[in-house]
Amino acid sequence: MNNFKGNLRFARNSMGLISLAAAGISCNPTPERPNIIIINADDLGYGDISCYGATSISTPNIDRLAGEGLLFTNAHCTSATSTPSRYSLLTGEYAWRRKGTGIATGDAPAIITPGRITIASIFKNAGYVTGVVGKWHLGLGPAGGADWNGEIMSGPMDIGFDYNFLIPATGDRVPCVFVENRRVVGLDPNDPITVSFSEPLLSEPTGKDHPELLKMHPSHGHDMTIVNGVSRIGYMSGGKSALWIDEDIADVITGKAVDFIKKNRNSPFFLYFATHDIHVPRLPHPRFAGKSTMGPRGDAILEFDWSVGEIVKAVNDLGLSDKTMIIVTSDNGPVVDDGYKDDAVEKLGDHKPAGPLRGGKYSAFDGGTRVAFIVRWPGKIKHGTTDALFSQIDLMASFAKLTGQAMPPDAGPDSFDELNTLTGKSLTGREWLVEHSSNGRLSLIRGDWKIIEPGPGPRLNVNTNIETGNDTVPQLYNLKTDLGEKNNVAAENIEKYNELTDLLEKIKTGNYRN
Ligand code: NG6
Ligand code: CA
Repeated sequence: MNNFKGNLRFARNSMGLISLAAAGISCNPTPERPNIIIINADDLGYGDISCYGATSISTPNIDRLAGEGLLFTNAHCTSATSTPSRYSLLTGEYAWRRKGTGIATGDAPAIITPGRITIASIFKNAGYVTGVVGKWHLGLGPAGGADWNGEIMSGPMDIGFDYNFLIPATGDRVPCVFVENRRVVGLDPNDPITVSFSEPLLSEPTGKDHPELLKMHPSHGHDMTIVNGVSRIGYMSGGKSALWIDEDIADVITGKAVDFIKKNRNSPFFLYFATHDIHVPRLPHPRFAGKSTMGPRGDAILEFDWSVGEIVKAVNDLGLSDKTMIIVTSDNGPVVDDGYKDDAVEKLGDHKPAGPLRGGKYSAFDGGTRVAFIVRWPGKIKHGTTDALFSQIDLMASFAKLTGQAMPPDAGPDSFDELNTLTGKSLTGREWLVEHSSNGRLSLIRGDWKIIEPGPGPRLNVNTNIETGNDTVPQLYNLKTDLGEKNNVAAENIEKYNELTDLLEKIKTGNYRN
């Protein structure tokens, strides 16, 4: 096992040449068609795995992958929460450009509307079989929402995925059922599902009124319908035979992901595998419970590591390792108390979920959006680390390039071809990228510098104990010398601040590429 502990270099070259990549969406004469697997963890922090420096927990499967692949120190999701982050990864468009891309309720209609070109349709167009397994959180169904008791239209199958097996929203939101293709799995038609995010459904007990029925209690929010002894966000009744068991979610979805890989071993495939781990409620399978020193949050990290191991094993056992690019990353940064009393705070010890970064999930600081990112493709990507600036939003254009396609004109406006960065052939990376915090505030990173837009709002989220990055004064940080964003140097470098602010304004108003 290879471990990069203490071996991370966070510095990157000061701004290099303007990338030619943005223009590089023309046809590739010798396209390659490796299988692609993106494993997207939920709320996994930059410091939560041992190959990124964690010492309180060991993640041998992910570390092994990093030891055989390329570990990014400066890779980012676009947004500090799930829905906008996933929206950007799949569409190649910054979520803050579109209304209705905030954290989705469990009954939200499809946010990515049918026919939209996505990373999946890019692969489908290249002859791939495409699948998504795990957390969706991008809405399902037409305006008015999904028909949970019938055919669920306006889902992944309408935006380029051949197959889906979904947690419709999040583990902490109703409906607590799996959806396979267009149907709720295991639904008894005589016990139809009703979902409400406004009015309580009086037939079902809530955590608010019946705390005595709970096996895990909320710390904030999460006091509505009780499913499997855990109260959720939203109200739900019916569908008893279809309800998931939280402790089995990782086994179920990992199994479905492995089945998809096995079934499609002979065709190039694209699999987007989005785990529930390590989001709340953290109820890992009993074989992981108590196995870390950090309570359920740590145990969920071990379970996530197990899932990664199972996927890699399936690929290796089928003899597909040289033909398969595997990516491990996260949808946003870490949170310790995200609404349930699960001992995460009490048992954290010295562990730093965001590693050396400031803030976490929801935050405008880098802890919100700089994430673990590891890519393995034996024989094609050399093992090592890279400090190149990279964004998940670039996967779409980069994969278009890889598969020899031009990006359709209106597709993925913010996705740049960074294939050479992704594969470690170039260490230059993007010239700049935009980060998006949960209150809508934007940050811009360009080279070593980062600004955070000024604006109102609390500096600390008291529920989650996360520094939001909000400030009414301009903020400018030098990430090369101050990765932890401790020293706001805007006042002494007002020209630099203004330069980045101007660029951010340009990016906001158009598809400003480079
Ligand atoms: C918040 C929830 C939090 C989590 C988050 C979405 C409360 C009090 N907090 O509103 O628990 O569900 O939404 O997380 O309800 S995400 O990773 O899917 O973006
Ligand atoms: Ca998340």
